[in-house]
Amino acid sequence: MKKIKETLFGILSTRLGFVLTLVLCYWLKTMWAYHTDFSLGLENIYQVLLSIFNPIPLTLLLLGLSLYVKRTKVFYTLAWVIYTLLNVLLIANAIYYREFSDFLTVNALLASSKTSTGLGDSALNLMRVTDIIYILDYIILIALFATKKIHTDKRPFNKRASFAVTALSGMLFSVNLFLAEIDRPELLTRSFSNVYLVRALGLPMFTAYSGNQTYQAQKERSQSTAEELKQAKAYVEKHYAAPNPKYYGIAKGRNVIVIHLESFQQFLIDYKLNVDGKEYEVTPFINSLYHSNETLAFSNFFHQVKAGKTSDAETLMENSLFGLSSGSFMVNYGGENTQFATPNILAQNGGYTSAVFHGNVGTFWNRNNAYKQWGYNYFFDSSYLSKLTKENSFQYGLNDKYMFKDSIKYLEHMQQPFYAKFITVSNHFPYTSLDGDSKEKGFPLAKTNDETINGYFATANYLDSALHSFFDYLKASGLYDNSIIVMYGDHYGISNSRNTSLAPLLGKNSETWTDYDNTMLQRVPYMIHIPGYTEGGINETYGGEVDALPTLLHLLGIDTKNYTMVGQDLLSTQNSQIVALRTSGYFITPEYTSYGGQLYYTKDGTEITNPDNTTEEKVKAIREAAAEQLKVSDEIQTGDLLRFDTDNGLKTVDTSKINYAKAMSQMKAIEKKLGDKSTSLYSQNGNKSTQSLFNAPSYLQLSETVTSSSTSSTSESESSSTSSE
Ligand code: GP9
Ligand code: MN
Repeated sequence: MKKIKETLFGILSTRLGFVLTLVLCYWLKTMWAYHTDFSLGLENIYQVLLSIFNPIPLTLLLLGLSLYVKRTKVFYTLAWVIYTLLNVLLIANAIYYREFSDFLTVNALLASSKTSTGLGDSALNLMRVTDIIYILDYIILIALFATKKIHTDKRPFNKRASFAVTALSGMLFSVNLFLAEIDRPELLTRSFSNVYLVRALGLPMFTAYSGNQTYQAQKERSQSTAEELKQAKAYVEKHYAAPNPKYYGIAKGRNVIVIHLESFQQFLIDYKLNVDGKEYEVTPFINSLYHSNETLAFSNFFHQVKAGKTSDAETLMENSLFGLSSGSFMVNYGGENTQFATPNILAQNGGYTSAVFHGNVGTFWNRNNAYKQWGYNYFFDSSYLSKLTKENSFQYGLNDKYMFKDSIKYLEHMQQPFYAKFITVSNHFPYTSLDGDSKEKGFPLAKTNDETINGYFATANYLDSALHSFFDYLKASGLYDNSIIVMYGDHYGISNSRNTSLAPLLGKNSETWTDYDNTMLQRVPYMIHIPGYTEGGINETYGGEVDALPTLLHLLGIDTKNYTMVGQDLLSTQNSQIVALRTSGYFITPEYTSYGGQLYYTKDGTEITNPDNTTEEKVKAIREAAAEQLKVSDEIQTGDLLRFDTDNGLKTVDTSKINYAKAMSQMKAIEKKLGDKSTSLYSQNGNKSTQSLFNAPSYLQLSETVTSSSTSSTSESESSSTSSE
């Protein structure tokens, strides 16, 4: 025992031994933090191993730097300083996480003077007795030095050996990056959420990454001027599509309920899946809405997202501005930029209260910050809903039926009119969300050789029946009659790399599948259901997610003339019907479809290989118009130009007044304060809950049509690898 002690103290009394001990201590404390303070949502053994490994490379690299120093005092001081900085970072994150369930970004650090992000006095309240663990090593090491059990090493560390330590840590770091990329492709370009980054790369690396993001955003922001906004506004003014009097204001004053249909493509509408000679209607309820004359439905509506996927769709739908050409706008700019988004606009035009309901953690896509900037009063993430179990959830959170059911108890306390967005998740890649739920077996899997495609229909069917339950509740509670329900598919569910396997299910040949076919599959539903309205129908106007907001606002009787939006009202007669996909050179109009270098007739997909002069000119003009729309949007978004937009009649959001904690008591306090004037459903219902009106779905049985057709739906083509799901 004594021997071991002596050896240990001997090691600690060398410079390298000291540095390695610090690395070890930091690693131990990180593991402690990972398990007690942070919830990393580790899903498999690979991610567990990665999280065990990830604190080491950068810690070794940083602490290893001190080994280059010759002078004893300077060496020890530097090692202690670096070590302390790393510790401050760890402890600050642990404490911050207890309050915000998120990691400290450099953005949040810089903004900590603002009450919305700073912890202020509450930091002390967040401390726990066990936090002593975070400084235990200091106590022990200092005691050992003071009692001369260990001593400082006066011998400078060999230069070459120092270099070897640096090289080794650099190599370990590359291994870490490589393993992280395997676990989650495109992690660094798409970022997803802070949790994903920390669990793959560790805290120090996450902070460096976040610092770089802030730096890049700040750089562009600081170079932009009010003059640029003027130019952007000139574009917006020129492209303004005036409201169509036939539709203007037809939904004025109603509640707006938005349902984000995860990964839902237009081809699912009216689709019947053929399995072993039987046909199964995938989304009977959504189909009925699509065909209802109470619905304004669009059949040529395209998603316009890129790497930010869901977050891009949200950005487009609620700002009428595009996401970024790389990464996610909500992640990179969400907490900082000035935005005039739907919740804010509706609050100031009709006194709307706003909320988002979503079964995943609030930090995903930086929603917890971006939503404040957009003016959302409440954000009900998974922490407000049923506890996640194997049965009711999967990697992206709580399944839709539970999410809708759980949201009622909050929705009924919202003051009306309200703007409430429900972001579904169950129909998300890899389409296995129902695997843990024994009650949800039933809808058949498709029989291609691509598992992803096979599961897609069953989860879409589940979403359909979840939506049906929710509509039943809306009707039973009476909310239905004074609301409109907006539904949209956020982006493709089956990526282009899988489309050849999907082709046979769509009655197409995988051999002759083209990029035109890929482009046509980027259609997603866009429907505005207006109970009591009878002049709806299927509208064939070509448009995209960027056009949704002006369309909606005009239906609500809010003119968008003064707002800086790059989309156009789809119901306006002045709409130009040019749909720009997020990549320049990719666009669709009723006449032409361009996919990078290829040009097609939209009608039938014939490729135009030798365009005549008139065609060439027409296409050139479209190409330029699409590119200009993207360019103006990018300038607004990356330059944070809306901070100069002071004469649009709207006030900016004061984010310090928004707090997503304890929403129920906030809502109840408002009800109490308003007394008789409270317009929440709960108040109107004589202070009684309407939760019991949400029935467990009784129509889980399939809507099955046996047909004579016996074509097997097995795809002959090869299964493709994952791309950007
Ligand atoms: C996560 C969910 C999925 O909370 O919205 O986002 P996606 O992967 O579709 O971008
Ligand atoms: Mn999505």
